[in-house]
Parts: sequence; structure tokens; C-alpha cells
Amino acid sequence: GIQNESFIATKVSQYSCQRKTTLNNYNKKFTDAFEVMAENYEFKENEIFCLEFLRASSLLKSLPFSVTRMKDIQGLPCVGDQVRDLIEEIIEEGESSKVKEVLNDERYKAFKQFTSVFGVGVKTSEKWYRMGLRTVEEVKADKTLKLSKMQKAGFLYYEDLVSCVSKAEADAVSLIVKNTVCSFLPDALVTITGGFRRGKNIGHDIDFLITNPGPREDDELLHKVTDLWKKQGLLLYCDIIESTFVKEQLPSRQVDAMDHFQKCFAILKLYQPRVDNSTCTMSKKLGMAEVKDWKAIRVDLVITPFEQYPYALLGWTGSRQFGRDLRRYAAHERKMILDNHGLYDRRKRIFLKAGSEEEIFAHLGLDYVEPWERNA
Ligand code: TTP
Ligand code: MN
Ligand code: MN
Ligand code: MN
Repeated sequence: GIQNESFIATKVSQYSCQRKTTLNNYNKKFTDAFEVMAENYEFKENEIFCLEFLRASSLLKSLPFSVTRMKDIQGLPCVGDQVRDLIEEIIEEGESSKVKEVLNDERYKAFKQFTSVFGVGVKTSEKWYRMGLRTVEEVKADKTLKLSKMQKAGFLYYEDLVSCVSKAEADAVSLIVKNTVCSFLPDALVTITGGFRRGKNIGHDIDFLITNPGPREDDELLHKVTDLWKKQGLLLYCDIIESTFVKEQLPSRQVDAMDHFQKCFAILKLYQPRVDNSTCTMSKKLGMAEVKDWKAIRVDLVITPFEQYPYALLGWTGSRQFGRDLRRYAAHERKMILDNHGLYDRRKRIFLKAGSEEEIFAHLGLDYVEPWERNA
């Protein structure tokens, strides 16, 4: 109606960092469909088509109304022919035959299962698919496969890890992380990032950023923290990646490059107090199998130097698409290079310092976007 037309009249940016995207999605019917298409192209390693659908999904998530007619998407960026056809089909039929086809595709279904295992990406899935494997059970049963330490943990805790992390679980883990870190470094700053900082109430993992406002960093901190958890029997898996940061090195221009911070991809054992205590006592008295009173939770810990903290916070808060668009905007609209460590002005040939996320947006000439508006 009138509300839609007046909205379209104001120009919508092709960059999600110039839009507000809350979790209030009026176009889920479309964006779910786009995400299936994007994922299928990701499995086929077709990055261009994958990004086309991710950008369209992110754009429709930012609209303050539901798309019901083709007229509603008139003049919007990020809508190519493929996307337009899909929108038209969903408007007319209520669903898309193309998406249904993908959801029933043997290769898509197998890749979807394989990549749901921690430590398994598209490359490994491709290998298993070519060997004729189709399900997680088939991979588990194949004793000839050489699995990485990460994949072994992925299969061992599969059921727990595929079930999402709740906000309550994130808060409980947050307390553990803060207490342990502060027992070694009382002034350390521990911040939850990723989806939970964007206001999501579920996630596939919990992301933490750790920094020490003092003059010096402690590159032993992560080792001390994980060693303590190991002693306490709380650490189910841990892979510490040492820092590879080189000062004065220009930020990476690659849009999806990994950063150089010291970090740890871990699986923690979170004890969950049982709602009904009697079941537990009863089963013990009767000599029955012990009731599992814990859940395996994926946790990412990242250590950053204090002066890089705002850049790390911006990068790790995401969403992934929001981060991609920030870097693309910096490069194409400002001749600057942004990554999780800093912002380089190629014209002035200097690194721009920032004490907060607000200052980074200001350096880029962008209006500030709150974390809960970054769900692109
Ligand atoms: P994720 O934890 O993968 O994603 P998420 O928290 O948004 O969603 P989920 O609920 O599925 O966990 O990554 C968080 C953000 O961190 C994401 O925007 C990308 C960014 N990131 C980096 O900047 N560098 C990295 O090496 C990784 C793994 C992620
Ligand atoms: Mn996360
Ligand atoms: Mn994720
Ligand atoms: Mn993560």
C-alpha cells in the first residue's frame, strides 16, 4: 500500500552496512528460499551465484514490509534475473519448484548432512560424496576413513552440537569464561560477540572476544585457561591457533580472509542441573545407566591486542554478510581496506585508529548501525 510506495521512493543501498536489518524479518518465505539456493551454490563452489542469493536475502530481510507483488521490488538493488524469477514464482505459486528440487537433490542432501558435522567443509563433503557416501551414519560406519581430530570430536558430540545453543546456555558459558579469564587477568575485558551480540536467542556456537586494557598482552592466557578447563574435566576439544599478525602489514583485501588473532575453537562441557532431581537419584539407587547431565557446546575464544579491539569486535559481531558489505563498501566507496585488525586509508597511506565501533563507522563516513541492526 501507501507505506510500501513511500518506502521504495527513498533509495535503498546495495550495501547492508547502509541498511538496518533487525531480526524482524517480514519476508522469511523468500529469504529461506534464497538461502537454500545460496547454500546449494556454495556446495557447488559457485561463489558468484552464492553471493547473489545471499545479497538478495539480506536485502529482503531489511525491508519493513512483506513483498506481495512484483511492484514491491521495483527499483531495488541486488535483484538479478535469477532472484526476480524466484520471487515471481513464490508470489504466484506460494512456493518454488526450483527450491523444492534442490531440497530433494541427492547431492544437496548429502552435503547438508556432512557439513553439519564440526570440522567438515565442502572439500571433505565432496570427497565423501564421490566415495558414494550419503549420510552421517554411513560416514560414521566407514572405519577406513581418516578423520581429523576436529572431525572425530564432531562425530563424538554430534547430537549435542547440531542442537542449537540457547541464550540461557550462552549466559551460563559466559560466566564460566569470564570467571576463568579473570582468575588469570583480573582486568581483562570479555565480550560475547557473534549472533548473541546481535540479539539472537539461539546460535550454533558462542563467540568471545578477550582483551587486556593493560600495556602488555599475555600470549599464555589462552593456554592457561584451556589447561585449567582440562584439569577440571570441562574441555572436550580444543584447537589453539597461534597469532600470525605482522605489524605494518596491509590488511587483507580478500573479502572472506581469516584474521590473524590468537584463537581457540573449543568444545566445552556445560553441566545442566536436572529439572527433576529424583530421576537421577532413583536411577543411581537402581543401578541404572547414569543420566547425562551435561551438553557439549561449541565455543570460539579470540584474543586481541587492546588497540585492535574495536575492529575485532566489529568483525566478530557479524553478520558474515554485514562484514562482507562493510569491507566491500570501504574498498569501492572509500578506497580503504578494512579487516578485523584495522582500517587502512590508501589515499593518505595511513592506518586509522579507533577507540570504538562508532569511530570506525565515522572513519568510513557511515551512519552508526547498532549490533541488533546488523542481522543482514
Ligand atoms: P559465526 O560464529 O560463524 O556466526 P554467527 O555467530 O553470526 O552465527 P551462529 O549462530 O551460526 O554462530 O561467526 C561470527 C562472526 O565472526 C561472523 O560474522 C564472521 C566472523 N568471523 C571472523 O571474522 N573470523 C573468523 O575466523 C571466523 C570463524 C568468523
Ligand atoms: Mn557464532
Ligand atoms: Mn554459523
Ligand atoms: Mn563462531
